[in-house]
Amino acid sequence: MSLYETLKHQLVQLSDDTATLLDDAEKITETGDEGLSRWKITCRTIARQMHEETMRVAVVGAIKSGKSTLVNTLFGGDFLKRGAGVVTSIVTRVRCSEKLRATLFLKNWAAVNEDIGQASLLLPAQHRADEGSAGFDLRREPDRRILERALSELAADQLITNDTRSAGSVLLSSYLTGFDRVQPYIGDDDSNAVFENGRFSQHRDFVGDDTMAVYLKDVLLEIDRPGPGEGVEIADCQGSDSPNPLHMAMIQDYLSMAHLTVYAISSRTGVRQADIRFLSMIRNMGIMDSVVFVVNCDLSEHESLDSLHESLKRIQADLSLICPEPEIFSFSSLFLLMDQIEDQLSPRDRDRLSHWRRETAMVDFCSAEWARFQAFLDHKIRRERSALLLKNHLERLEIVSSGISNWIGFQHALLTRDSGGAKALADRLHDQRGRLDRLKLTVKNTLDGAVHQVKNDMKRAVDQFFDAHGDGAVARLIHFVHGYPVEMQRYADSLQSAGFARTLYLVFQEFKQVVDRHMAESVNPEVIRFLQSQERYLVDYLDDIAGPYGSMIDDALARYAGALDDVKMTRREDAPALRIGSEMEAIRKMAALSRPTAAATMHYSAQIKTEAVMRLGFYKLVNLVRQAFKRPAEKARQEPFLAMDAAVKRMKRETERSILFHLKDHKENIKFQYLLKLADAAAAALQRQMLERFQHHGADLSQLVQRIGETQLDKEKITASLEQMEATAGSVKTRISDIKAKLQQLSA
Ligand SMILES: Nc1nc2c(ncn2[C@@H]2O[C@H](COP(=O)(O)OP(=O)(O)OP(=O)(O)O)[C@@H](O)[C@H]2O)c(=O)[nH]1
Ligand SMILES: [Mg+2]
Repeated sequence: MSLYETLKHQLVQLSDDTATLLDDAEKITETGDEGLSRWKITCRTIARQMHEETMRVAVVGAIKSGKSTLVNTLFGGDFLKRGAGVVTSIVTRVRCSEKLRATLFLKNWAAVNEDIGQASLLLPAQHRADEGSAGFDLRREPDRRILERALSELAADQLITNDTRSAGSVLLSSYLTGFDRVQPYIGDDDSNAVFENGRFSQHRDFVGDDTMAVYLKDVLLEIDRPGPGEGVEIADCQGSDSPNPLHMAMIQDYLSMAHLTVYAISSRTGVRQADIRFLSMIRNMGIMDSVVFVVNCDLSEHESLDSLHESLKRIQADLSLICPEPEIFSFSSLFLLMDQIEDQLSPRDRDRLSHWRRETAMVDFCSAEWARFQAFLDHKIRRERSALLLKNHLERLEIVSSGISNWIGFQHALLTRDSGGAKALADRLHDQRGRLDRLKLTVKNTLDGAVHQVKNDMKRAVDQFFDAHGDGAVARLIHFVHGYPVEMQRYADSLQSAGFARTLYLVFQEFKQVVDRHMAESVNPEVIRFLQSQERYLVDYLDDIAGPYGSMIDDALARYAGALDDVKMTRREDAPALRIGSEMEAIRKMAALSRPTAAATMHYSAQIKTEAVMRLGFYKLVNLVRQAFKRPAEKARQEPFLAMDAAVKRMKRETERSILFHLKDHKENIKFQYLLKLADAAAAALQRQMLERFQHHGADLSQLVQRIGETQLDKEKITASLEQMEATAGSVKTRISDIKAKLQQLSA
């Protein structure tokens, strides 16, 4: 077990023990105490959050750059299918666990039909599955027939020529082909298929077959090996350079949550156009700082270590153009993987391995680089966690534990008095409590005011960001749509051979593909960066406001304690500031909020009335042809171009309308369903922290004071229980400082 895991388990145990201690305390008060139950919730939450906390590492890169091989190498076995296709883009998350298990998360029927609706924008208007899509349902035999016919006509018309349209039609035919086999797994609600232990490898039949994999949302593999450690998730983001912009959006969603991104490049191909595009997108998302590169060295490709170094130098130079000081690790994942699983290799691979092993210079280089990469990853993971996760929880637990000690002290002090003394003390405390309550109210009002202000600021920022008339991303997008050039002459042949309607369809396909791509590559990263900046703004604002109150509360509490001169109080000199910065992920989770997805930004096309675009083209044509009879021949030849021009204008208008309509909706969602709710949740979290702090010294003792006057109170029994609690609390404290010391070791 790594030090992190040991500390994590200790911390979880510690919060459980503290919660039990609080149970004992509650038994003493008999009537219950709001503060005690608040602390108990804190302890339980800490234990739960520790269990759920995940550090995410995204592995991305162009097709066949060795992503899956790299992930396999990290887990020391052939778990992920290597060399899958690109029709589907699945993010495969891999984690360590006690059991070997693959969970495939499947789309529900509504999602499948929606997907088909989107892709069938690629079909000529008369075959589209989305028009009146309330109708289309893959589960119905006649609907499948229609789709089948449309696809075969599309093929016959040879309209499937370039990548984009063929990707769309391959997607559609995959859905059709896979239907029978996948049907039993899919339902009206989201469902999943689990392959455990001996059946684990069967999951590959599913993910390795495009006709079934299209039905997948994503995949989680749990591996019974130590791998990179507990609570670390490595995601193989397959399809990063897929021609389908929706795939790009899915990967952006994972990237925006990842703590580290590993970009894989094959030494065989070096840095390619697709890499540059993808990396620019990463840069636009504002997350280049968390990217490192792995160059997967193809040992058969390079004659010697020198020639490998030549390639690496070139790669480094290419990368520096886009990332100023790229952190690069170069090794052969495949070699390292084969080396780890030698006994499972086929004779051919074993040959390959022994051949590679003879290249000692390259092997030594790769091994050293691999060791360097592992050390880097390990360090990154440890630092991230000790700083953010453990430290935070430990601080809160420390507040609770010293609070409990004080609580015990108060109880003791009261029990030693007679009813007159207790009453006098209660009166004194009453005055002090008044002051505490006033401070509590002030902090609350300040927080309320801050939240109000921050919400207004965020509303304004969102409106500005989505303003179609300003100079932001949306305005640029609209400008892009306007300015999209359609070179009519390029379509002259097509107008002749395929006719007007089909040519218009072709123009529309190309146009839509370019707009989608622009959305994915330029708009999405900006939206993601904007959301992150708003989150940061929220955190900084609240932390700045609340921070100083931390010590103010502590001072007030010290005065309160002064009223009980004979009580031993723990006053922390280094009381941590009130803040929520490092807790945002937990806060989001607790409030069941998730960032609006990049995929959702792209859904504008659901609004496009393609039929309207096409029909206009058609009527226009009929009209113009009629008129053409009355015109000179030269002019008549121009007519289809004029009609096309009109149709293109209409197409742009229609697209612009749908983009604006969709983004307006999206904007309101971001505002009201996410950011403003997040502000409330963050403020509530801060409020909770503050109340925990007040409780720290200022427990409500009125109940006990009252009971002291009652003759039947068994003082001796209570004192005995308190003494027992004191001992336990003391050991909790020792354990906390113990963990604290080790934590410093971890983050060093
Ligand atoms: N020689 C050599 N081949 C490698 C290395 N890493 C991967 N390969 C091979 O390259 C091919 C692609 O590797 P994958 O790991 O499937 O690549 P990927 O990036 O996951 O591919 P996609 O998921 O299809 O995008 C496979 O046939 C691997 O065996 C390497 O370090 N050296
Ligand atoms: Mg792969």
